[in-house]
Amino acid sequence: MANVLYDALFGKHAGRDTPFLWLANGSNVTHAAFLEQAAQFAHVLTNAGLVIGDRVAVQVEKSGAALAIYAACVQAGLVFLPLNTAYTADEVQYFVENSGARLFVCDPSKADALQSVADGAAAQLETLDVNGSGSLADKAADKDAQFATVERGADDLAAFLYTSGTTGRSKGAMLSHKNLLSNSETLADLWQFTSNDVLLHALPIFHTHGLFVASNITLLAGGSMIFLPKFDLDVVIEKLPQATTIMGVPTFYTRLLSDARFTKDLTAHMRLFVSGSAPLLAETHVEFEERTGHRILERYGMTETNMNTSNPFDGERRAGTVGFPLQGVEVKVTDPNTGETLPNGEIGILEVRGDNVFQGYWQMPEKTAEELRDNGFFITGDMGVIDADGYVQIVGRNKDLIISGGFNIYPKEIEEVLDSQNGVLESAVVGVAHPDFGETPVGVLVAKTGETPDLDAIAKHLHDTLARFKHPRKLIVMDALPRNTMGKVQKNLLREELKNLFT
Ligand code: MLC
Ligand code: AMP
Repeated sequence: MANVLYDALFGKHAGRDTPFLWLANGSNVTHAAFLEQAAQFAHVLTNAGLVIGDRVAVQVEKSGAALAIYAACVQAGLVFLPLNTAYTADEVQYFVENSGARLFVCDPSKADALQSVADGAAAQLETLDVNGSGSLADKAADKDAQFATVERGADDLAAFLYTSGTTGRSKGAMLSHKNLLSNSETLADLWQFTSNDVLLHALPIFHTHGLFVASNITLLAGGSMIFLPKFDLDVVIEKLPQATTIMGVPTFYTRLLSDARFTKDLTAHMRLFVSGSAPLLAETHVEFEERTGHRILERYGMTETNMNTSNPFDGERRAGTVGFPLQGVEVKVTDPNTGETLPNGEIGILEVRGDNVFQGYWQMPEKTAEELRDNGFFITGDMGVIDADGYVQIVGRNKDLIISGGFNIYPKEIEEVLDSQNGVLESAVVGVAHPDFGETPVGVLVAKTGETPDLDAIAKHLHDTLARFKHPRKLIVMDALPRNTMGKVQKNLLREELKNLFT
């Protein structure tokens, strides 16, 4: 037996002196150098006592070295657990504890604040900064640049990605070697990736999109990536001439379209623009084609399932749809109440089945059973419809979820914080249309009788507890929340009332 994911993505590039990562300053990291660094990290991890299946939690800035930790984990048979760099210490504590991580890598600037998190979870703390320096790199420096790859099969775990829930705490989605590899193979083939591709990579690498879709496909095809720390409009426009393709959330495309430098000439050489993680407005799709002559290829995925559907590479890329089920992925629309399959043309919940679908939530069998049917279909919580030509369209969500600039925000988590504040009787958080982020959370508060909530103090408290992207862009006090006869808060009415807040 070999190591399913390592061999397909990484191992085959051993000794290749070709550029893998192009850095913002124009220098590059070769495939060989990247793999040697990964091997050195793998030695550090195993010397620390980690054994097959142990989790490695990582909250570090994007860099080639950060990506090499992923490769190191795969090579050593460990489970890679990347965390959003925006998470506060409070948030990180839960992930490190819940996952039972044996080792936690953080930015050196946060080490003092996070040492107690690591100690509390009995995890070893190491550091790595955006330039690749830190205790992990120091320990790796004298290690052998070769590591004996640990055998791992198709169903063994490769990564945990945490995803929040409408109720309760975040859940660790367990992804196997097969989940990740099968999806990358399908997409690389469908989107016709080759070793000539240069992917402009401006996404974070702690989520499915930037980590698995972008990086795995590039590795599989043997291409390279222009590896930027974040989406900076000026830098993306400067680097586009060297790229053949880019993957982004819709905010990337609306920001590019808002800039006069983004022209047909600038993009004439590009072969593919991919969008996903949040709905791309049909207007954006149309405006993009008018400006550049390219049709954005929109696809649909989830943390639990990797990618499910994609518009075609060669056929019609239809605006407002997410295309067809991928090869080997079944997609059906079911009745939210009965679970019965609905005919094409009827709106229901999208369910998906295939090698892409995860192994369940870490140590949460009840949550797993609620969403993953015995027959293998995963209940996505997205409302959709399949049209007569087979195109899947997402029309809404059957889950209380806000997607801001491609980051998922669960209102419940914010409402719990708001409800606990002085002077607050109750709260509701809703997603409101936002010109840059697509949607953004707004907090509606109801005061306790005779009290006046201190909105500044509440904003400060949110700042200390929740990641910045989750902060409501506005807090509004209302006399009461609209409720239906069953007493349930009617968030649709709030959304309607507030829909023009940012436009
Ligand atoms: C940053 N901020 C955000 C935010 N990103 N606020 C709300 N939503 C976001 N997504 C905060 C910043 O901290 C900052 O706070 C302020 O908003 C403005 O920041 P900015 O400089 O304008 O933001 P920027 O750094 O440019 O980031 C915006 C972004 C980024 C859209 C480029 O969020 C991004 O790269 N998103 C991609 C997320 C992603 O990869 N999703 C894939 C999930 S996988 P302040 O206080 O400083 O003003 C998945 C499955 C699938 O969904 O199908 O792919
Ligand atoms: P995440 O949990 O971060 O993986 O987010 C997954 C969710 O993002 C899905 O359930 C969808 O609601 C949403 N999503 C992903 N891609 C698209 C898309 N192309 N259009 C609309 N929503 C999308």
